[in-house]
Amino acid sequence: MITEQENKRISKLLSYVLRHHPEEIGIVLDEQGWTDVEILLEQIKTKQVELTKKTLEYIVTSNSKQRFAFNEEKSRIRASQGHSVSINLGYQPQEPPEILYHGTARLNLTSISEYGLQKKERQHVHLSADAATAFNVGQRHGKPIVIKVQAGEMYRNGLQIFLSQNGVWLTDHVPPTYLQLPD
Ligand code: HQG
Repeated sequence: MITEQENKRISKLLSYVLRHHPEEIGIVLDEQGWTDVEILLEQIKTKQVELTKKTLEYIVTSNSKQRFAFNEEKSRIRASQGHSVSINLGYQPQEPPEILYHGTARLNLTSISEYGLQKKERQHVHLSADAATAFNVGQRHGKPIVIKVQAGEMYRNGLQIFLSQNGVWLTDHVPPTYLQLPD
């Protein structure tokens, strides 16, 4: 259908437009981050990408992190998390596991110990259910470290935590008191 390389290239482009810059291909996201599939298929041609709906469906289902989701009718598509554009994903707050993990670069440690985990450019702080995933996320930023987050304690103290459709835990801010930082 499409090569692995082509799949990856288009997934990256989809992440970019559905999370950060929809205007790059002239599409619009609604307030929950959804966009019309037919219009997307038309507009993505501006990036020299010829996509059929079938191929798009394949890209969505084969995505290693399940980054994208269709609505039930498969007429609309969105990124399940990771946005920098302001949208309301509509996930309900829920009780997290006692411990969640955040991967980052060692050079961020001092600042994190002072300010806690901040969402920076994105709409949420991203937390993982397992340390291995967090380690991989950390590797994207430099020499990786994994921070343990006392998510159960946060929840009991009334801080809201959400679970995205693709299994990433999202929250607004993690104050330093809930962090177990490595040495
Ligand atoms: C750091 C990927 C200094 C934070 C992954 C991170 C994820 C601080 C960086 C998703 C800080 C932001 C998101 C503070 C936070 N001082 N640095 N006080 N607070 N930081 O990319 O979590 O593959 O916005 O540690 O799987 O790395 O794209 O967030 O290093 O789920 O689907 O500021 O991206 O998913 O970086 O990654 P990011 P992230 P995809």
